[in-house]
Amino acid sequence: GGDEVSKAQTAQPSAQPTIFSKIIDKTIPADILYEDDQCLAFSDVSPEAPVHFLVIPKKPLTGLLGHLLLVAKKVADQKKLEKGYRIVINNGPDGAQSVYHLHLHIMGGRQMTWPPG
Ligand code: DGP
Repeated sequence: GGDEVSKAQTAQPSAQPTIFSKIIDKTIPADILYEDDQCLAFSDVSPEAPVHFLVIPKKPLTGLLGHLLLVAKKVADQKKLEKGYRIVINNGPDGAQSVYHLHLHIMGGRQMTWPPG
């Protein structure tokens, strides 16, 4: 929501580890839905839909985006989103990105509207 937008206005890309590094190395807890050697899927801490999870890479790898999309579908099926879902990548300040570690948002369980805010 609005809080993410205010975070996105001050968040900066940097070489420093993000909060997601701590989720990957399990130093902070998350509701992990799927994990393999290349990626991790976990519930968003501030959900904007009845189902809202993130799929993130552990490291950049060739063909990774395709893999993340396949994992998004796998977990969406697991979450029974048979009526559909939305996949979003927020990019940069105007895109409302607040965590500078590539992540797909997968949101479903309600009717999405267009255009997004
Ligand atoms: P954005 O960079 O705006 O695409 O969104 C980052 C998302 O990450 C936002 O929806 C909230 C989520 N998030 C931030 N910190 C944590 C955390 O510590 N745990 C979990 N599970 N999600 C987080």
